[in-house]
Amino acid sequence: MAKIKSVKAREILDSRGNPTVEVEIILDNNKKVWASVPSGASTGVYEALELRDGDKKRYGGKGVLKAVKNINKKIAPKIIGLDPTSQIEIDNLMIKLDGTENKSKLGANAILGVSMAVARAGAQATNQPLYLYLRKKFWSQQKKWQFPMPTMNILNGGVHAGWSIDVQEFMVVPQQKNIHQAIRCGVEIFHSLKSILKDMNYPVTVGDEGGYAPALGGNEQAMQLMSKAIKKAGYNFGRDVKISMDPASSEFYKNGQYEMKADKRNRTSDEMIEMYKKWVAKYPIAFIEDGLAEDDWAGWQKLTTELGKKIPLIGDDLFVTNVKRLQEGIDKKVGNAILIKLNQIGSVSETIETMLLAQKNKYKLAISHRSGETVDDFIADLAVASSAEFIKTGSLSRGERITKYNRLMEIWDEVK
Ligand code: 2PG
Ligand code: MG
Repeated sequence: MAKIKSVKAREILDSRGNPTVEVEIILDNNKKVWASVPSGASTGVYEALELRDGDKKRYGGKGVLKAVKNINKKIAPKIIGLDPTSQIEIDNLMIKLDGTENKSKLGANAILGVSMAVARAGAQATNQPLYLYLRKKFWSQQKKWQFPMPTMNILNGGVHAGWSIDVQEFMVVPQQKNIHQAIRCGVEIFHSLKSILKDMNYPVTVGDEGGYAPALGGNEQAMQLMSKAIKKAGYNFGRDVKISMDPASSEFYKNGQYEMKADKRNRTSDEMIEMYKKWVAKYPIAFIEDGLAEDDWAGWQKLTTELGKKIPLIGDDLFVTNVKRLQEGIDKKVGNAILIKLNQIGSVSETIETMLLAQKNKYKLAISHRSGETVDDFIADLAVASSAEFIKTGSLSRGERITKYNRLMEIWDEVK
């Protein structure tokens, strides 16, 4: 088995022009792999720590040279010579070396960059594509390839789009089983929405995740426009395509109230739940993510009682891909699905541990990008390997989003 010969990190840029970490591993058979780390904007307060330099003279303090140095000087010497298929052992070694609860010493961005590159190195050393390598290692009981439904964020709001509307993401969820057809459906709706917005004299510039970001008259108008766009593209709204949303509500939860500026009103937890119930009755909604805030456990419990039998209620900021927080949710009967983001927890093994706990408890999985991304398409392989129900990787524009959709189609062609 090939061994790790070198580990080298560099500072690169993400899709928002902020520095991030890239890691290259060379094996002793001279094969090279790499991975790079994404970065969120609407981050949950319980996420692992993204280490930034803080030196305001470089990139406004956002440089990642400390994380890069931690990899090159502290992590690399410990893992050179190891077998790259020892994913869990290598991740544990880094977690121990860091020694903190939230990876604040070495940085979750440092540990994750290495961890992802190690997974790719393991796949390389065993001559397999990443999805197959991960499947055999962690999901060997799953026999059939089941592709995730893409959830495409074609209307951006919240912190990703200068608060054009409060809901951060309105997504289309094509129901076609064939991934080529599903992606094509999303693209056609994306283009039809553009022409509708143009006709209404709205700007068609795009937000951080590649969706349009018009300042609409209210949050519900987004769903009306999407309904129009879906029909105009020739699809049946409900049968062919559903919609979903990520209000990312922790971002506008202030003093126990949800401040929804686009609707010109504040809502209590109960009023939010009533609003979602109305929307679910009126529109074909595939799921709601972060409908309530990360600390509003009582609200979440009620939301789950009211809507949990009807649709997936996905916890993102609520669970932060953390096995302990997910277990708390399971115990308290909160949510019934989880968003999975590698950099919320900071290593591949811990991410997969959380995914397995979710699956064991029948929580659905949505594998997710971050709003600050790179062209790394790791999550496409992870979603297929695990038979996740959903993948969330932005709109149908911007290379860092498209690369994941392209990778899904490539994998489809290999396995189907
Ligand atoms: C989210 C994500 C990704 P961010 O809230 O789900 O869409 O946004 O990466 O900014 O946390
Ligand atoms: Mg979210």
